[in-house]
Amino acid sequence: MTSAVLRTLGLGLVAWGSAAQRSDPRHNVWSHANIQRILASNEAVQFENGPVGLTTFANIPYANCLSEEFDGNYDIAILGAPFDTGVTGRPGARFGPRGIRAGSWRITPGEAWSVYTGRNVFQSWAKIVDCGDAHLTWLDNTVALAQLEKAHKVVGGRDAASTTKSSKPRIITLGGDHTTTLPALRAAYQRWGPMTVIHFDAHIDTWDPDVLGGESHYAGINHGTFLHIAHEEGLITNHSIHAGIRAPVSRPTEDMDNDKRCGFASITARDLDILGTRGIIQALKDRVGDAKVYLSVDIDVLDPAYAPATGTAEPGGWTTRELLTILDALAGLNIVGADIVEVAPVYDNAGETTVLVASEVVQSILDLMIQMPVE
Ligand SMILES: [Mn+2]
Repeated sequence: MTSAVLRTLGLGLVAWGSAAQRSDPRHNVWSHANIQRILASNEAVQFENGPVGLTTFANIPYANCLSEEFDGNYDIAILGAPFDTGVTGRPGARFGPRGIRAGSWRITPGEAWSVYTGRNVFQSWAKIVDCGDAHLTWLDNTVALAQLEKAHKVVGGRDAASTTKSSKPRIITLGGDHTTTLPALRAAYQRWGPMTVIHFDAHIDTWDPDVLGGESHYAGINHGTFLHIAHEEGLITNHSIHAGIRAPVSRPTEDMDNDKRCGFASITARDLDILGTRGIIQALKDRVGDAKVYLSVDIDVLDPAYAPATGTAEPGGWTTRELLTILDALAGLNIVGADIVEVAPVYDNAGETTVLVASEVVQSILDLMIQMPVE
């Protein structure tokens, strides 16, 4: 191959540099010495801040938190909940945890400095680990939800790493369909007591199990009834709030009356056009005050244009930027637990639109938790 051809290919410029450069192995890509330098050093294979190795959320360390042998600690745990047999629409959210992790591959702990806040959640007081997924049977919802509750209790029951900041670790769950919030609330209640829920969703999810799933007790526990059940079990307070609501309800007045009885106020999707993001943020903060908050983000709060990969998509939702602006402004709330649910990657597009958003939502939640340690 002639040097002219190499130049055409853009390869010759370095190799055919000055005599001084040719004598320095780092400048001569063809040199045997350069290859020997790479083979002689471990540096070439040591890269601890990037999308290499096994897939974890944002390339953070994996911790085998669910093992009896585990004796480590952490402040915030990522926990996958691969469960999607409580859905009324399209299935597929069992692949949500791995989808969200794949969507986060571009985030690296050393280079995640926010241009909005100047902060990097991975360079803070909090030790953040990815605990992998809970083991949940595919074949019995009742058993799977009990397994998930137990997993939450084990992961949440470890010691905090930064004991001056918080006594207990907090969990961000990667769903899973929205039913997975119920065992998370049951386990969190034992650690934190009753919680106020901020619920981003197109749907109210407080349907009476006798109405949605009335065929059997088993059918009544699903992704549209879990907030009703959480209310009945006394896990949540009576000043919770939905945000982004727009899906139709099944009865003229009874569903919304029951929703209020379960303790929820509602911000509709179109309220954003009147109130703006600032108005939405203020309404959320006014509603929950200084209560302990469980933050649940159903990805279907977004318009299907921004999050097509979900089971029960509803047109007319918020944009990615609007949601992230609202989430980031919730700093100062006492968030004790959180989740991002209903991500069903099989309906995503080639650009991975939905899983990219979902991983960004997790980033926002991490920042909220770090800004406000909870004793
Ligand atoms: Mn939901």
